[in-house]
Amino acid sequence: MRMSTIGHQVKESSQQLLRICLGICCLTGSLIVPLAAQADMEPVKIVQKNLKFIPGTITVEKGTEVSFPNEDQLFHSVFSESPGNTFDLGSYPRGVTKSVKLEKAGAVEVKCHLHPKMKMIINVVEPGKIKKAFD
Ligand SMILES: [Cu+2]
Repeated sequence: MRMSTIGHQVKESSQQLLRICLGICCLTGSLIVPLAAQADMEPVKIVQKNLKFIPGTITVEKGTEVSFPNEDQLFHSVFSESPGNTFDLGSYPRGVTKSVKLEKAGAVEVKCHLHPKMKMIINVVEPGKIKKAFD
């Protein structure tokens, strides 16, 4: 009788330990997901629609690939003259996507040669600076 009581207590405390372990694993899992998602970064999309770049401003980490799908009925061009991140993807029609990798930190002003009012800003920051958004 006494032995079975001790056995019962051991079983109960090991179940409690298991519960604590599962709790820690779940907690760790939830922290790893956003980090893993960031490491395996998909290109960030900036859509050209209704004569606008959408979104108008965005913050990305240095080394991020940014893609510019044209979803408008007309041609658009995509270029930047910002120091460190100059590029010109040329002009292209609806359905075409071109992309660029941003290698230097700083503000990048993206414009369209065909529509001078089309502008947007990409803030390129050092790796690790965006994670604050998850905290
Ligand atoms: Cu345009």
